Formats: sequence, C-alpha cells, structure tokens
Amino acid sequence: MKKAPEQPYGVSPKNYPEFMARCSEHMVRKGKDMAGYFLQPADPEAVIYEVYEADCAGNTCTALTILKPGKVGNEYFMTKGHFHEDAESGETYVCLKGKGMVIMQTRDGATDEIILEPGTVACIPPGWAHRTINIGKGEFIMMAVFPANSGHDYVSIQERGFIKRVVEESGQTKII
Ligand code: S6P
Ligand code: ZN
Repeated sequence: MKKAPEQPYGVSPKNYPEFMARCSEHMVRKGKDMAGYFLQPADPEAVIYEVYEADCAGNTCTALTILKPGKVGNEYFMTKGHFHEDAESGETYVCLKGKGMVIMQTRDGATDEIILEPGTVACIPPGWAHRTINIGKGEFIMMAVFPANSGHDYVSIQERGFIKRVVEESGQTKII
C-alpha cells in the first residue's frame, strides 16, 4: 500500500527534480520495451521516456513523464499510450517543459489532439486513450494527475495501435 504524502507540495518548471526525488517509482522505457509501437524498429538501448510516480495522495495520483527528443524513422519519440480501465477516470496533463502533443482516441474511433507547451493544461475525458509525443528539439516534461482507481489498459493499444501517428516530413510536424 502506497503512503500518502504528509505535507502539501508544489511542482514547477524549476523545482520538478525535487518531485522526482520524492517518487517511489521510476520507470525507464527503452526501444527494446516498445517493440511494435513504432513503424520501424527502435534502437533497443535508446531511452525513449521515463516516468516518476509519487505515492498517491488519497484518491489522487501524480506522475512526471520525461520524453527524450528523437525519432524512430520519421516518427517522434512517444509513450506507449493507454486507456484507463475505469470508465469514469479521466486525466489532466500539465506541460512543464518542451513541446509535445497528446493524441487521444475513443474506442469508437473518434480522435483528437492537443499541443502541449509550458503552462498548457490538457483535460482528457474518461474513455479517451492518450499518448504523448515529443515534437520538440529538447526534453519534453509533463505532470499527469489521475484517479488512483484508473487502472491502465495497454493491451488495446498494443493490439490495435493509435489511428493517428505523428511524424516529421520535410522538417514539418504532421499527423497522418
Ligand atoms: C498515467 C498517465 C501518465 C503515463 C505516462 C507514460 O495515467 O497517463 O503518467 O503513464 O505518461 O505513458 P504510458 O502510456 O507508457 O503509461
Ligand atoms: Zn492515463
């Protein structure tokens, strides 16, 4: 059982390493962990992204994602992406650093996307799968806030993928 923090704390573009230091979980996703996600094979040892997850505060969980800059072929580095298992659980993303995009889709095939720049808050409704993409030149860093009972369904995305992909063509970011 995770322990809730005893004191309130704030996270900003300047002090986020303090948040990382207090996290009980740290996940590193390398190319070898993402077989089948990109159209082309990724360098197995390349770090694509890292996730730092704090102990949930009651019903509220908070995590920080650092997406490295880079591409596999012409496809930008991205997270695996997932649906929440709980049909009522949405999520809020807050961009701290860099330039990214969250692409979303429903099980019925509706899609949407939001550009993420420092200060942008993205509200992801329940029922929308979400994947973050680093479309900038440097690291992309964001905070995610989600209900403790969300649950994560990766299998649907692993099996069927996202309808849209984000690539660079002739130096331009394109959604295809
Ligand atoms: C959790 C939230 C994020 C992601 C993280 C990595 O609900 O959406 O903390 O876990 O951005 O993405 P993924 O798809 O590998 O979990
Ligand atoms: Zn989520």
